[in-house]
Amino acid sequence: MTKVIDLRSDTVTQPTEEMRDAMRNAVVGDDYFRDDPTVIELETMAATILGKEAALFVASGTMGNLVSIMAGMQRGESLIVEADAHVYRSEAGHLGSVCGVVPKRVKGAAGIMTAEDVEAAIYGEGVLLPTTSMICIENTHNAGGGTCYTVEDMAQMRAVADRHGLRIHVDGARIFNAAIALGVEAKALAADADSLTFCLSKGLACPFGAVVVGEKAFIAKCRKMRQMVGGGMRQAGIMAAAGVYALKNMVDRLVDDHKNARLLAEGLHALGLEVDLEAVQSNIVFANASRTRLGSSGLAEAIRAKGLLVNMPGANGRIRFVTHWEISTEDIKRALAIVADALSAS
Ligand code: TLP
Repeated sequence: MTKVIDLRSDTVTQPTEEMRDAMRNAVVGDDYFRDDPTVIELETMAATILGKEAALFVASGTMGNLVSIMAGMQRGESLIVEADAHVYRSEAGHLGSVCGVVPKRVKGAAGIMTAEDVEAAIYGEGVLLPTTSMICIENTHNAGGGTCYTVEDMAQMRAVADRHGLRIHVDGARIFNAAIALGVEAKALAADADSLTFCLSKGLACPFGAVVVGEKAFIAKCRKMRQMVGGGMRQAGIMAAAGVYALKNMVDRLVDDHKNARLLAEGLHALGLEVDLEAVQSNIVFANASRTRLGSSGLAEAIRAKGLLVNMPGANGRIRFVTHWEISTEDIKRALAIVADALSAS
């Protein structure tokens, strides 16, 4: 049977055999009592890699963002987010329903906000206004096409935050993709943030989990918030073991996913689809087929029937393709042939 090429997301990744072995052999304890050595190993490792005092293992990127916002803000305060930020539009509305904060959206160029626009979005002193207390930066920016905030961008955001006494939280679900794409250490991208969440279950291929990093007292608060939302864990070392393995073995190889995304983007562009090639900086490619005879939904359906799975287009007509460790350069060439075939058959 020919292999299905699954580019719907890097979340579809299966754990590797070595990762499964690490999970099977993990030494575990009860994390509630803080005596699961593998969870402690993962948290210590994550804090060191990101250059922060402490870390907390959580169920998902969504939970990491949620507890970071709950622990870092008061209800009724305002949070600056990019207009298409994941935390704003793809986390089931927890900003309003659970955190009770007021999002202020700032439009970025392919998801990248400028420090000037962020500063202009801070509410003033007036008694009628919510108090702005946090800036949330998504790095890489998913809806922007996997675009990256640089170390310099972060320094400018820090200057704004310091002028106004704000915290910075980074939704770094794909922070290692950003680091690899920019050729910097992940810790350099975290240096100007107060807190950062990164996902283990995306390009790093773990079956589960994310980690929040920050100062010790802040992480202690996040631990309480995690408990409050039902995210306390027990023998979680089984899952943390996958994370430890991934941080050691799955980061450097992300460069291959980026090369494959570039190849795919250029190929789709050459086939006549609209692709913002400049925005293709990591492992995500958006392509718009609205101007083809099939249209974006038609194309996505047609290629699915031929064994190429993609994220279905939303109202903006963009089809999302995400590369990951189970996708080889040969798969990308086959994917392009499938798209070419579908377009020429229409
Ligand atoms: N992104 C997923 C989902 O939207 C389904 C994907 O396929 O890209 N921040 C960012 C930037 C994300 O892309 C995601 C997930 C999350 C947070 C949430 O992580 P999880 O799914 O672990 O809650």
